[in-house]
Amino acid sequence: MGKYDTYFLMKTNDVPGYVQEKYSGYFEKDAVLSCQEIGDGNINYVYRVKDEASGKSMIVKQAGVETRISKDLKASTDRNRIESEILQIQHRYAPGFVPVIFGYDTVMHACCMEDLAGYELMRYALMRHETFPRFADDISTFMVNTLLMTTDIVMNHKEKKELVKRFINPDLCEITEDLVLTEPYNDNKHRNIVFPPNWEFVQKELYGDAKICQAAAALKFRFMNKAEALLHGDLHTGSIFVKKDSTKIFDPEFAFFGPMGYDVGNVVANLIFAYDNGMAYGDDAFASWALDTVRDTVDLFIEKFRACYDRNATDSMAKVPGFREMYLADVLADTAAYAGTELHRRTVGMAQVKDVTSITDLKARMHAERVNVFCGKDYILHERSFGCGQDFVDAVLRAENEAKKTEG
Ligand code: SR1
Ligand code: MG
Repeated sequence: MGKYDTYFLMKTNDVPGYVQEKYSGYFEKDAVLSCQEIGDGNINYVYRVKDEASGKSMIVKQAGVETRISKDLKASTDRNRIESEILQIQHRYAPGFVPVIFGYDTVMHACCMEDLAGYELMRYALMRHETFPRFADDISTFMVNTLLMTTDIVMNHKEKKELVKRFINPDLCEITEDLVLTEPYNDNKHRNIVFPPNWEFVQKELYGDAKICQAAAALKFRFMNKAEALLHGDLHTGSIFVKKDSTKIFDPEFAFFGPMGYDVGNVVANLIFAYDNGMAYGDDAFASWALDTVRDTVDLFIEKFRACYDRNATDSMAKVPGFREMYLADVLADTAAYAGTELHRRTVGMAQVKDVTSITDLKARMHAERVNVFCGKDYILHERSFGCGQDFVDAVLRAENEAKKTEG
């Protein structure tokens, strides 16, 4: 039995030997390989293996049996199989937008892929208030191509059902059902993290608001039962690598067939977290770029969705005049509603975002969180009122005013 023929959680110094054994030929046999753990997520271990002499490198991502964020949150190690297969499917629908997969190892639950050297995690770049002029165009293309093309509007229905079966992802979906679609509204597992100056505010506006709790309950069961499209499932700015002229999406381990607005809504909410940070530090130009990008992402998504629908719809009922717009209205309602749940869960739930938690001025952070809570409520309670990008931006501006009123 070889060292890597039985599963164990690798340490940094195990990984060079692993790639030399499993991917022989990628590096020279006698190459001196360095290895660094570069994972920033809550779940897996991510290593960059590099041969300094040739400059060649690759990424190894291994699943542990426990998530990194908490020993209580277990997730099947099969998630990395799902991730590597999804990346290959996404590569087919949206070439150039995801890293190339070299292979997946079913024993070590490790996936090897192209090293996106020269790219940076979008969340960190946004926290330095860097702007990305291509982002709205790129992410809207990625979402329309990977989402609409995997719906029953386009895909052969039996083929789609096979994929639904293959990508059933109960453990990772359960994490979302708990962390995103339950705990922000009742803290039933007592693991929410509420910023102390907002304690009473959160009690009143979330846990104590029957209307928002009912609406969130409906969104939980919509998420669990609307097997519409093959989602990325965790499309936040920590799942996106950027360069000025290019965008790469990775980390789709939460992928499954769900409501496509879940992905679009996650992008909207995470741009609002960037906006929060810009406002907190008085960088008005950056904050307006973030809101312009919310607007453009939604508007480009709508424009490309319509074009892609007209070009690719195969089902005869999908072509009934007027149905495309009915369908799109549902997608936009889901987008608003799930942008709302993402705004809430990153503000009060256990997995928060550095864009907001890094705001050092207490009043500015309190304000940012209140904007998120009010904006999220507006998105959820009026989900059918968001027909274009500007509608999404106007809700942020309304939330700004509402938050100021609570702050005296
Ligand atoms: C236990 S995982 C916590 C969060 O990190 C992931 O990126 C997902 O967003 C998940 O909800
Ligand atoms: Mg992740």
